[in-house]
Amino acid sequence: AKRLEGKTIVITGASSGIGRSCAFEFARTAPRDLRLVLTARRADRLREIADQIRAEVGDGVRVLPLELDVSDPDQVRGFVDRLPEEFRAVDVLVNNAGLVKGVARAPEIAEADMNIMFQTNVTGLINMTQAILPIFKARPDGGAGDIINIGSIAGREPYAGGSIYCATKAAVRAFTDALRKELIDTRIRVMEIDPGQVETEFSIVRYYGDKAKADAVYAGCDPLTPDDIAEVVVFVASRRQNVVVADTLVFPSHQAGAGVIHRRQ
Ligand code: NDP
Ligand code: 8X3
Repeated sequence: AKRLEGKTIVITGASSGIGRSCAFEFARTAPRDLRLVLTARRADRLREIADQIRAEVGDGVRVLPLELDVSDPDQVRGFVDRLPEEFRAVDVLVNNAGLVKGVARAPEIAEADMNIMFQTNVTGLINMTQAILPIFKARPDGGAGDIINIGSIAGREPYAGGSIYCATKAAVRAFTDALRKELIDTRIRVMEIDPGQVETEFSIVRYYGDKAKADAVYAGCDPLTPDDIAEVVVFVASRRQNVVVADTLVFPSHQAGAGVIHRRQ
């Protein structure tokens, strides 16, 4: 907790699921002195979450809800300039915003779905990283700060019906690994966390709002909760500066691969 004190954390996709849980977990871990910038498209949700965090942990955590669509390069370019002075010295960027649309197989994949997945999961994540890196690089020793990218088991094991989503997460993995090499002479830590099955709004988004189809994904399973992943995110961010938890795969106990899930009969 002490290692996080005084830090400024930016979380993308903080309005739901893993990003929302990360906001609470950071706040609970360092309640005395922390600045949290919560971003997503749904600003009303961010404001509610900010209020809940303030009510739970008090004034030691300053929370800024900020509407941001990471798939819009202009918004990302203007992001740092929109930060009030006290939130500008960003220490940790959690690149969590991401989504999957549909289970279509080629040649039936909708162009709009393909574009939104790449523009959010890949271009959005890269643009956010490029927007924040100059802040990190301005620090001594070549720079310091943490980039925590949320990948997926899908980036390691592509599956039928997920070709585009899997390709986006493989791209996250390649970008993350290359970036770590590019920043080897700095104190900037580039870390990736790859969850398996986590019950969030992820499947509701995948099935275009069809709750019954989303629920069926988790039927007979015991999926991870978004808090489980948030604990790992906060763990990697709060190690000693010389410790880089570079690459982490997290499953529930009944999962052993993408779609390799044991269901209760
Ligand atoms: P949720 O749907 O619950 O949360 C996704 C978040 O991303 C929301 O806060 C959403 O906010 C935000 N988001 C989506 N598009 C944009 C955008 N263009 N700009 C800004 N924010 C955006 O799903 P999860 O919490 O599960 O997903 C979080 C991450 O975890 C994703 O990268 C996902 O791929 C990854 N993941 C999820 C797994 C799972 O099984 N759930 C497994 C492995 C990885 P808003 O709509 O308000 O913009
Ligand atoms: C989410 C995990 O395997 O459902 O990234 O695509 S999977």
